[in-house]
Amino acid sequence: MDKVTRIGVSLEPELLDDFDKSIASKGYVSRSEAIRDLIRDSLAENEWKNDEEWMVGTIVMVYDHTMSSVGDRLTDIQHQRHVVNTSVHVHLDQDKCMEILICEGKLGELKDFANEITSIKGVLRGRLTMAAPSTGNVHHIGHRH
Ligand code: NI
Repeated sequence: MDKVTRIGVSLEPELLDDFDKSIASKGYVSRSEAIRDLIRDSLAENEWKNDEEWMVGTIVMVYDHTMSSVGDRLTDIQHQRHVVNTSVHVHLDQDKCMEILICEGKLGELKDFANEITSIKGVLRGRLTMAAPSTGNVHHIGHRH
């Protein structure tokens, strides 16, 4: 490892206890490595503030396909916005579906798209994650509809 600087962090015992349990379940052997990863994630997300920057990212969502019109709304929005390169659909149980959308476009467009998706009635969870800046050359490897 390169030269490192040691820092002290003060935490409430309950918070530290929760943190230790959380990182143990993720397989971390040291708090330092877990905290380094958290800081890297946080800094990476902060880098992506330029809404004009071309990015690739994913939206992971869970929706209830028995709610009327949710499927139609999802399809309409994807056609209108035109930022989805490909998607994967998993039928979770009788009612719920998980869908992963791989998206490419300007950061601002992807945020708007994700907000629109997650505000649909019947979409139970949705989360946009930025993967990396894009050259705009990501190939369309498949597209539903
Ligand atoms: Ni399904």
